[in-house]
Amino acid sequence: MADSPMTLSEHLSTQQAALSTEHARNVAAVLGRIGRVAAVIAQELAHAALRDQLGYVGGANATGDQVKKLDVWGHETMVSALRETGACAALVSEEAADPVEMRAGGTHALVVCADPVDGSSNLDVNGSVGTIFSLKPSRGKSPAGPAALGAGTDQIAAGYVMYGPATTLVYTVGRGTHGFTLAPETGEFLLTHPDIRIPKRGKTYGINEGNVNAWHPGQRAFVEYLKTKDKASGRPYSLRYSGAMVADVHRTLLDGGLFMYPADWSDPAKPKPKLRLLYEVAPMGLLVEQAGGRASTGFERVLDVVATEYHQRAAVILGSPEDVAMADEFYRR
Ligand code: FDP
Repeated sequence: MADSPMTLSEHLSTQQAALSTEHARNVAAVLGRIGRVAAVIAQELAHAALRDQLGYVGGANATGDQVKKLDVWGHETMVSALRETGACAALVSEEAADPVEMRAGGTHALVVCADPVDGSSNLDVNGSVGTIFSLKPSRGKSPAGPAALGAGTDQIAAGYVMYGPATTLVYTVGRGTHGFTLAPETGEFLLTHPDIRIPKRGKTYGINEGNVNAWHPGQRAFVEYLKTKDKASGRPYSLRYSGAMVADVHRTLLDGGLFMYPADWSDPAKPKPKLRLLYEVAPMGLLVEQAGGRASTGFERVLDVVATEYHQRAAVILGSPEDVAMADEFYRR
């Protein structure tokens, strides 16, 4: 390699112009620390089977999911790492019913929303999993947790880490979406995917098609359309679905196409989405938009959805702008 690639911390300093000075310092501290946590999580995942860290703890989390040992470990690791930054006023985590309040105060402290180990049903089969995070300003509130609520447009940074064959960190502070790969020898994230641009249209869609009978009629008609042969418009699309949101969104960001987790419409009076807004759907929405894509619930832009509860759920259709626009059209018919 001719020039050595930029490290995550070097890159963070190039992004500071997008943020106020104090926010820039805090965002860099928090994102840098999340990068360090990610390197530790990657190590732990690699040794999980050897250290008896696979399997369930016994019990469900705030949103009713069965909790795995690595979910608990990931949450505790994230809490102590963020506490140490002194820049984080609260953490809203999938694994805690209420926000974990931290010491940092002041108008520039941050509230982090995170799913430390997302896609945990993949853990026991050595499949890809991820960490998803989102940063919002605390605005000096005390307790700071409630600052996590509100619209996705309030996010000042978002990102994910994918633990696959390589560990990849992708983040945005609102100036494009950038991807880094962990160099295991040094524990450093190096810039390998600068300014990711999602293709305008793709050739694949990712969705749990086992739920087809519970979908909104527009969703059913749209997937049927994607599967119908038409050479001119590049159909049928291929189905790709790993069952871990991070891996499915990462593929969609790089190759284009769609990742969808629509609501369960079995009872049309009460549609039930699955994925969590604050630490799954909204951060992915920001990352995808910053890469030139779109993220919708089928009815509105994901980033405009206002969170009124910490573990609120939302439907999501994200990916290539033309593909998502087409999905929205099917929902309107
Ligand atoms: P998991 O339940 O394994 O933690 O919200 C979590 C999530 O995984 C996402 O990562 C993933 O996209 C989705 O749920 C998978 O859900 P299905 O098993 O219902 O397809």
